[in-house]
Amino acid sequence: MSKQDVPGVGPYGGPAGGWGALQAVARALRQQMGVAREAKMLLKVNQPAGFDCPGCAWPDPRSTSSFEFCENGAKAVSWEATTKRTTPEFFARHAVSELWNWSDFDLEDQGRLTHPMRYDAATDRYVPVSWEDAFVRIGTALRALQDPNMAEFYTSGRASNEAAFLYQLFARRFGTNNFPDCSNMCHEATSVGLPESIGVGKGTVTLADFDHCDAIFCIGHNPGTNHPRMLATLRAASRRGAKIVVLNPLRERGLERFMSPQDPVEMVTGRSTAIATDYLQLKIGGDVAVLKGMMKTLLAMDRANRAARGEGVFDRPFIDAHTAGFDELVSDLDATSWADIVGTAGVSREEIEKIADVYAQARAVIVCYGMGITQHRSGTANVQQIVNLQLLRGNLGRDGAGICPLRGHSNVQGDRTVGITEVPPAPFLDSLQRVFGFEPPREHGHGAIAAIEAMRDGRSKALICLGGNLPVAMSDPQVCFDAIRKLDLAVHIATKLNRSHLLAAKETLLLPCLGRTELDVQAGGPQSVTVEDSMSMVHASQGSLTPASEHLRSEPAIVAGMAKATLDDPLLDWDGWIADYSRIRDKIEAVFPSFEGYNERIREPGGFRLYNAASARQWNTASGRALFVTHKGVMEDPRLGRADALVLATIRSHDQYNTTIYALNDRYRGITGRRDVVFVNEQDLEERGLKHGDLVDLETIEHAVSVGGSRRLCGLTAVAYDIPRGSVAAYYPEANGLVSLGDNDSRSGTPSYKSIPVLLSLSQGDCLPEAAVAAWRHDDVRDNRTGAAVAAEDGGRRADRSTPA
Ligand SMILES: Nc1nc2c(c(=O)[nH]1)N[C@H]1C(S)=C(S)[C@@H](COP(=O)(O)OP(=O)(O)OC[C@H]3O[C@@H](n4cnc5c(=O)[nH]c(N)nc54)[C@H](O)[C@@H]3O)O[C@H]1N2
Ligand SMILES: Nc1nc2c(c(=O)[nH]1)N[C@H]1C(S)=C(S)[C@@H](COP(=O)(O)OP(=O)(O)OC[C@H]3O[C@@H](n4cnc5c(=O)[nH]c(N)nc54)[C@H](O)[C@@H]3O)O[C@H]1N2
Ligand SMILES: [Mo]
Repeated sequence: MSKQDVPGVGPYGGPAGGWGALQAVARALRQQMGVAREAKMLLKVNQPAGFDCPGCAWPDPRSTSSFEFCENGAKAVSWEATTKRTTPEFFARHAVSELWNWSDFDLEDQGRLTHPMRYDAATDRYVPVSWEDAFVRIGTALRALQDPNMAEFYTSGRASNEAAFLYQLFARRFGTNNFPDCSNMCHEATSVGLPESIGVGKGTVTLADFDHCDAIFCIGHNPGTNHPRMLATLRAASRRGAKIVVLNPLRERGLERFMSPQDPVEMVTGRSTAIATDYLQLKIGGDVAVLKGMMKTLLAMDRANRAARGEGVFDRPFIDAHTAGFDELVSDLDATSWADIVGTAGVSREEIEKIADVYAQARAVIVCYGMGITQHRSGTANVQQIVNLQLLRGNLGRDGAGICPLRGHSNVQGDRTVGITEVPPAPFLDSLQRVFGFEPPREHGHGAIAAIEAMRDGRSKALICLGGNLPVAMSDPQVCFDAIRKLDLAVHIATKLNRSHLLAAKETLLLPCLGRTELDVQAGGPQSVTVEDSMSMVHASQGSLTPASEHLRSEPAIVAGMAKATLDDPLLDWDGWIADYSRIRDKIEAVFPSFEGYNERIREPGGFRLYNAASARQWNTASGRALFVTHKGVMEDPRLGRADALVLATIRSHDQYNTTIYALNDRYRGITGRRDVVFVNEQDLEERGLKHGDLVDLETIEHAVSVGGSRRLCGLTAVAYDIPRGSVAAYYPEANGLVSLGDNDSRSGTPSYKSIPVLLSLSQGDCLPEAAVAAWRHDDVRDNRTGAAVAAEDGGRRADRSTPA
């Protein structure tokens, strides 16, 4: 098949942003909402008295006077503010087993949940339940557990600080530290790696630092899609001459060129701003090698410069005064060969030396990174190599320099700050005890993987989900599905229907909540909540839309309802807290000293920044110094010894928010109306006797650790793509069936979603396991044909799916 003939696969020539982005916004709004609602809502996004965009965790400029346009923010907002509704009548019409065969897209596309519902096994349907009855059932089931540690309290990172704080209080008063959360699948490598290296588990920069840096390194993140407001920051940096270096196996358009919809000249003249000054398409998993190559180059430069009686390239005063472990790092750099570096990196020594030179020339450097760094077996080590690089030139804790992990969900960082963690530090538990007068559990609880294993093995019998879509987002979805079906209690607090809700436990409840965009009126009047962005800024968020249904309750109110029905502790004033959320904030402040003056400080536009010790060059590490943590060699995945092996990274399309699929397009990668593709280097295809457009299967090399049978994903269409040899990419969550629960970073447990060793071959046909089918099928694939087969037959109609009327 020639390149043009594969349905839904084509080139994309334009920049990121531009008119295409404006059109996409208009389309998202038109599909989901009425015109009046749109205008009111869009003017409130990220405004001082408005609501925090649920799209991503990138911060806003302090004085948000102009509307910051963002295509994917608009999609996230319109997805929540939709006028579509999933009502009791809908549930009466459709049995849960029928809904199971719907696509993830179709489930969420039914719109906002309107009533609390309970699963009725006799009719295999969700039926309405009163809030009071729902809470009684939850309380009864939780109290019936033999041990509080048999309950799992999952959090997805959209929950506000107020909701998350009450949630952890509820669970800890109940008696467990089992807090699996989306962070376990996301930036856990950051939360483990950074504290060991620099004493804080968060990024060290502020937005202002981007105005003062000379170079920005963007490693393994895709801002054009996942944090689009960052493009405005990168554009400004590029325009004032800062160097922007990208390490990414894929040429992501937003990192190459951006046409700002806020710039009339660019929009009218069709000009765009170049973003990356250097773009290294390294192999998947080649980051440690490139970082070591850079450090090795700096070391050579430093030695040469000192031999010539210069001061060297490294920041010696900083290294001497602030760090430990420098000598070990140097020995490792000397011991690591260029042959190993270049082999694993997949880019040349010259390319690495060139960006090392950019690094050395820059007075202040920021390194940004995302899932391309954390979701590997070496995730924690990857993060720590970034720190090592930054420490060498003192690029931490000073103007224009630092580390910037791009967090995922809009409040995932805040949820951690206020206590959503399975490994709570002792001082925090001491504070809880002091403020609330009970002895919180001290033993560590379950993160996401441990929680699934406990449910799988029958050691946990209850799961409460404050948002999210855990079994679909998680590795080994089939294991997760089976695990949840065995429970005594499954509770989902959600805005929209998703596959998690279709896994019936003995008692299953679906509790609809208010979203960020909606007015939250409690006994004490309209309430606002607070969130923390990627740069530790805490600010208020207040919705203004009429709620999707009069039966919705706020997340804090639902948590309080469950807590009251479960616990018997007169000292906990659930009703008082819900009447006025500022009282919840008073309690947060009482537990966490860094929130001093909480209620006053969130009144300032832009909010306030939580103290970050590393930003002030105070190192809360074991040694009191910032630590060079040495990991020997280039850390290539030993499973890649097989010559025919490829490494698969699972990635996000431009039209999805994690497991929420907005539409089946991935505009910047040239994909329209489908997601059943795998991006492969053309030579890798040829070598296997395959070509562009062939129907192929992916099979993992390491076979199932926790489920029987081989892990295959069948019927993908191979797309010849600009990706390094040996690397392939496919969409998340469809490819999650290929990731075993056991395949994760041993330090942090972050699943290795970005480095799955696979074999690629011509498709053998029908072998989709339930887990893959479930997430895979889209409306037009429901008749059991593979997506690719359907696409081949009627590419036109599929392409149209992106713009239904
Ligand atoms: N619109 C939208 N916004 C989102 C989300 C969404 O799904 N949709 N999700 C939110 C969440 S929870 C998160 S965590 C963030 C995720 O945001 P990102 O961190 O951008 O996540 P991904 O798209 O998974 O992957 C990022 C990039 O890593 C690259 N990559 C893959 N493997 C490697 C590697 O080995 N090395 C390097 N250097 N790069 C590699 C991929 O090519 C891709 O460009 O976005 C948040 N924002
Ligand atoms: N293969 C692979 N797997 C991955 C990843 C990957 O890159 N590759 N990325 C991982 C990452 S980074 C993450 S963060 C996880 C995401 O895992 P989760 O956070 O569990 O998943 P989401 O898809 O974000 O959750 C979507 C659901 O959240 C609910 N929701 C939306 N808004 C609200 C709200 O305001 N309140 C409540 N209560 N519910 C709401 C809706 O019902 C929606 O269906 O997935 C991980 N899984
Ligand atoms: Mo994430």
